[in-house]
Amino acid sequence: MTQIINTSCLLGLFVVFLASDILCNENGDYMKRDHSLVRPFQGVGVILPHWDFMGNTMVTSNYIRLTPDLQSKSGALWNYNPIMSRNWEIHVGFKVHGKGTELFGDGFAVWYTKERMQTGPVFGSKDYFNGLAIILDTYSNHNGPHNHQHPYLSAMVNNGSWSYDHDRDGTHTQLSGCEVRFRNVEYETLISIRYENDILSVSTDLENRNEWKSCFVVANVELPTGYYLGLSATTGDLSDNHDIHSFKFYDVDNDVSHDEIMRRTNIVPNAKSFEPPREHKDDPKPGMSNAKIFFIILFVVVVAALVAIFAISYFKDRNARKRFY
Ligand SMILES: *[C@@H]1O[C@H](CO)[C@@H](O)[C@H](O)[C@H]1NC(C)=O
Ligand SMILES: [Ca+2]
Repeated sequence: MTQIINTSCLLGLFVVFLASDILCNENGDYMKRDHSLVRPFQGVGVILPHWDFMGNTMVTSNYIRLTPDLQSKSGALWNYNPIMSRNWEIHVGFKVHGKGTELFGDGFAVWYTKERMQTGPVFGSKDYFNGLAIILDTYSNHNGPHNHQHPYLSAMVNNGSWSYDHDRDGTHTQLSGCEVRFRNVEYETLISIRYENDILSVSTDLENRNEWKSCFVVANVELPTGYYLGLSATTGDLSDNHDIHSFKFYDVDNDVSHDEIMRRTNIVPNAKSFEPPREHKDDPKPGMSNAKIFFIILFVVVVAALVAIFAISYFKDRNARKRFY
C-alpha cells in the first residue's frame, strides 16, 4: 500500500517537476502549497502567498526572520487557509542563532489554533488559545532546580481556559516534551509534527543527519479541523535570531469523509492522557555514526599498537646497545 502511494506520489512529482507544485515526504504524502512556505520567499510577484506576517518579522528570499537578535522584539507568521485535513504532518526547517553563548532567548512556537494574528505573551502570541502549541523554549525562566535542560521542546493543548505559565516554562500544562539542542549550528535544524488518528508525534533532526529522532508520542489528542497554522517568536532582555527556512504541510488523510472533516470543525481541543517523555532513540536506519565510531576505535587501536611496537623495539635496541658497549 505504502509502496503504491509512494510510487504515485513520485510519479506526480516527476510529472509536475518543472512546476514543482507537488512535493512528497518520506511516506509519499502530498505537500500542500496552500499551507506551506516554499523558497524563494521574496522575489518578483507576491511575497508569501497564503501567509500573513506581523510585528518584527522580516522576509528575505532565503529565510523568514521572526525576530532579530535584539531585545524586546516579537514577530509572527500565519497561514490564512484553514486546515481541512483530519490527519497531517508538518516539517519546519529553522535556525536559532545569536551572539549569546550563555544567555539567549526566548524561543519560538508552532501553532495550530482557532485564533490567528493575535499578539500576546506566549512567545509573541495569544494566551488562553484554542488548539495546539509546540513550544521551542530556549530560556529557562525557572530559578529552582529544573527537571530538564534548555532548550526544551514541549506541547500544550488548550481549550481557551488555560494560561501558559512562563515561570515554570509551561511544565505544569505540557502534554509532553524533550530536551533539544538546536542553537548556533551551521546547518538547518528541523522539527516534524505529525497528527494522525488523534496521535500527536513530534520528532526532530537537529544533527544534520537526515533522519528523525522521536521527541514524544501522545495518544488521545483531539484537535478540530478548520484551525490555522502559525509561527511566532519573541525576545525580551535576552535575544536570538529566530529564522524559519521552510514550512511543509502534508495531507495524510486516507479515506476521511467530507462529513467527518466538517463534524470535526465543532469539537473542542482536548488531550485526555499523556505518556511520559520517551528516551531519545534513533530511528532504526543504517547507523552511519556506528560505523564512524567503529573506525575511530579501530584507528586508535592501530595507532596504540604501532606506538607500543615502536616503544618496545626502541627500548630493546637501547638495552641491546647498552650491553654491547
Ligand atoms: C476546558 O478544559 C478545562 C480543563 O481541562 C475543563 O474543565 C473544561 O470543561 C473544558 N471546557 C470545554 C468546553 O471542554
Ligand atoms: Ca522559558
